[in-house]
Amino acid sequence: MKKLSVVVISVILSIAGAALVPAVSAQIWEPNAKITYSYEPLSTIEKVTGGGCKIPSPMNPDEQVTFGFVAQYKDGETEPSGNLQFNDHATGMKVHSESIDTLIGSGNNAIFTGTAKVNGKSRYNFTVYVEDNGEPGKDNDTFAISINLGEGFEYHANGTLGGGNIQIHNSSVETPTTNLPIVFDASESYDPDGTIVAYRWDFDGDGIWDIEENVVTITHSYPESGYYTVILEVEDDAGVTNVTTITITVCGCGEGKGEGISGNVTWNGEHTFEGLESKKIIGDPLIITATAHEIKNNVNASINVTIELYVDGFLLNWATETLGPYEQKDIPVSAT
Ligand SMILES: [Ca+2]
Ligand SMILES: [Ca+2]
Ligand SMILES: [Ca+2]
Repeated sequence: MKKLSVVVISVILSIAGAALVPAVSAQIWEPNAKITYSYEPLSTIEKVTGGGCKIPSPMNPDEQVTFGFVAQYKDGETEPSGNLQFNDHATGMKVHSESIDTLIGSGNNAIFTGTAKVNGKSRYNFTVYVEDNGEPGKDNDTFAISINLGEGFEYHANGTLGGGNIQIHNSSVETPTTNLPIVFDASESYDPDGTIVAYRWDFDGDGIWDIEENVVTITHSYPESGYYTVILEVEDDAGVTNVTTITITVCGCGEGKGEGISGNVTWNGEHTFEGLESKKIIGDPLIITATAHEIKNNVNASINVTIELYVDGFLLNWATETLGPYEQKDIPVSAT
């Protein structure tokens, strides 16, 4: 009898031993955190040059306007320089720049402003808007100029070049730059024996999670230049965590050079028109005002926004406004 009872005990033990096996194979593997990142390099305008003719004068379409200009950021300069000459052959008006004050651009567009002598008299403000639509410039590139002649009179001329060329030179900065959207991606993180259930991001290495939601890819931008430690912690379904860090260098090298703004602005509002409702006698000047509502700056820096007013595909006028950090504005633009 005593011997039998030993056998029973040994059976029980072996069952208990079998029950221990899964506990050994349930060794928990920690997940592996990995960060990759990507961005569209900032394209900055370096220089715009142009010379052209055979654009009809707004004073007399049988006569033409002619122009030549250079506006550029010289090496290491954050202020633009250059010169502009413009003649309206209908009236003999001669414009010689005295200063180039701003130069911004994006892709094939550039806008520069400055002051000029008009027929020898100083300090008239002008704005030039050009598009470089390829080579040759003839029948492709466009030129528009607006000169404030005082006493409420604004001179406008614009059109497609009948001769000549406009060339815009851009360069791109091959490191992340201030306010540039950077996409951080944790999708190469994995867990060998389970799934990742949480991602935590710290974009500035201060030990405080900036994002604790379960997001695998996230866009972040840095308003200031510097070195930043980016920390990613992943947690698996067993509650085990793993951390990785990368260092990012953010360059302020695009500042002051009129970077492309499209990614930094949203426009959720609508545009409204005034002045098109009433019928006018032919020859009577018609004033159109269009307002773009709720244009919002999405970055922590001041940026310039340009609103263009086209009627039947013809650029009548434009308005450039500065939006402060995260500011939202309605921007009107009028044309006669
Ligand atoms: Ca695991
Ligand atoms: Ca061109
Ligand atoms: Ca943080």
